[in-house]
Formats: sequence, structure tokens, C-alpha cells
Amino acid sequence: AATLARPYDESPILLAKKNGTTPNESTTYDVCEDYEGNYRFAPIEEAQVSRAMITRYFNMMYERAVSDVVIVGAGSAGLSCAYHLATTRPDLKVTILEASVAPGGGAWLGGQLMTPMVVRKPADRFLQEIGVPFEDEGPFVVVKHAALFTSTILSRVLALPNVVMMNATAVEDLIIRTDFQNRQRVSGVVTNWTLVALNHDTQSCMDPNTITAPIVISATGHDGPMGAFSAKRLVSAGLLKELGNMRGLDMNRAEPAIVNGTREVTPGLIMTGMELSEHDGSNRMGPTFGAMMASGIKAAREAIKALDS
Ligand code: AHZ
Repeated sequence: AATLARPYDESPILLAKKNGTTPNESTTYDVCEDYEGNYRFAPIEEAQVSRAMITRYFNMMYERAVSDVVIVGAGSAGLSCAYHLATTRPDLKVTILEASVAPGGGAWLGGQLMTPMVVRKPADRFLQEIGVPFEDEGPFVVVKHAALFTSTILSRVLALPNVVMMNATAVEDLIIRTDFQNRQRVSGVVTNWTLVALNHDTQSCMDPNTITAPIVISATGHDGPMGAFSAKRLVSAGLLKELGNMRGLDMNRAEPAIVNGTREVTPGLIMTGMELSEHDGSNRMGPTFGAMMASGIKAAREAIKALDS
């Protein structure tokens, strides 16, 4: 039997869910999966679609206004970090903020416009853990398309119940408080829709929002329009004397330097991925991605240590 669409919060399924009862009206809709010209959808009102998104999104923002860990940037380092952190500690509320509409950072391609992704051993273990196939070339492995890694890690991360991601949302400042020992401590982030953050010079002030968290993990990549965000802010806030500035490409020096240098660079702020090369002045590694995965894992471990201390 056809059921007329009704206001979203009066739908029999939602009302029954809310009251803990079984829907007493028929919840079978007059649908038809006929691709020869008679395909019919269940009925809907536009407001149902809006409310389905609004209630979930704004409830999520409400709940995550206080998070356990905020990860800034969903490139290969930020996503690897999120996966390790959220699977190791399912009790933690892990909130990822990504300035772009499309998460993934530079990891949709291998190098230049080429699609294969090179990962040096032993970081291939992470690919095995998340289920990304590769070809073994001895000291390194090759994933046939970088997007296979990025789409897999994204789907793994987003399926975790303790992870949320807000994309098209930029971190435009850090919350920096003075603790009881008179030390400056990063205690959260200041956020805005990216389109607003990019247009502050053309609009009158549109104030931001905040998310507080005892640990912020910055994974915003090397310098660019938004990259190296926290490293640069630490300098202007007087918490870092000057940027180290990323040095020239040297794969053999760069990858271990990034992984082993991943740490809490200032109280409350852990830095991972290529942003660290700007903070520390370490080398660029170019199109080899193992260090991003291993640095993300190290950042997650550092976060757990800091939260447990
Ligand atoms: O959109 C950015 C990207 O997805 C996001 N981001 C930057 N600033 C942000 C902000 N708020 C929210 N203020 C922000 N999000 O951070 C992500 C960074 O991803 P990435 O791929 O640029 O960095 P990564 O460190 O994860 O990976 C680097 C990969 C590179 S670059 C490189 C080289 O140039 O030599 N080699 C490798 C392996």
C-alpha cells in the first residue's frame, strides 16, 4: 500500500524508534525496481531530507564540541593516525577536520600525475592491516592506484563508530590556554566553514566556532595555501621561534626523520606527516608514502601516551 510522506519527525518508523515500540502502520512503500520504465521510489518530502541531515550533523557538532582528540587534516598521515588511534582506543572521541570538500590530501595520486603509489618497507604492514593489495618489489611495494589506498583507509576510518569527520571545515586558529604551571597549552581548535575562512578579507567579520580537546594532532601537510597551518601559527603565537622550513628532497633521510620526529611539539599539540618538515626543517621525501602511514601511527601512539599520563 502506498504511504503518504509526512513530516520527518512524524514518520511511523522514527516515532516508533523514539517510543521504543513497533511501527503500527505499514512501513512497506509502493516502490518498484523496474528498469524498463516503471522505477518508483518511496515517497519523500523535501523537509524530510533536510531534517535527516540537520538533526544528525548538528547533533554530531553538539556532541563533538568537546572531543578527546582532534585531527586537523585528512591526508595520508591524518587518516593513518585516525585509523590507528580509533581502533586502538575505541573509547576515544576522535574528530577529524578537513578543509577541502574531498578528504585525502595529496594521496589520490602517487607522484606528478601518475597513479601508482610507492610504499617502502616495513610500512607495507599497514597496507596489509587495512587490506590494500600491492606488488612486492623487494625493498618497497607498489599499490596499483593511490586512490585504492586513500579510498580504503577513508572507508575504514569512517566506518568506526568513535570517528567523525567534518569536511569543508577549516581550522583557522588554535585555542591556547595558560595551564596552572603558567605554561601555554594547545587545548582545542577554532573552526569555520572553509569558504568563510578563505573569504575573511572580503566579508565583514563572521565569527568562528570552537572544539576543545586535550590533544590536537596537526597533519596539515607542507606549506601551501592552508598547509603547515599549526607550525605557522605556533610561530606567530610565540610558541616556536621560527619555522625550520622544509629542505630539499632526500628520500633516505626524509622518511625516518618524519617518523622518528613525530611528537608533541608543544604541550597539547602533536604534529605528524609533512607538516613536521616545515616545523623541524627536515627533508622532503617526494612520492613515497610509507613515512606518512608510520608517522600517523606514531602520532596516535603519542596521543595515547599523553592522554594516559
Ligand atoms: O586540505 C588539507 C589536506 O587534505 C588539510 N588541511 C590543511 N590545512 C588545514 C586546515 N584545516 C583543516 N587549516 C587542513 N584541514 O590537510 C591535509 C594535508 O594532507 P597532505 O596530503 O597535504 O599532507 P600529509 O602530510 O598527510 O601527506 C603529505 C604527502 C607528501 S607531500 C610530499 C612531497 O611534497 O615531497 N611527499 C609526500 C609523501
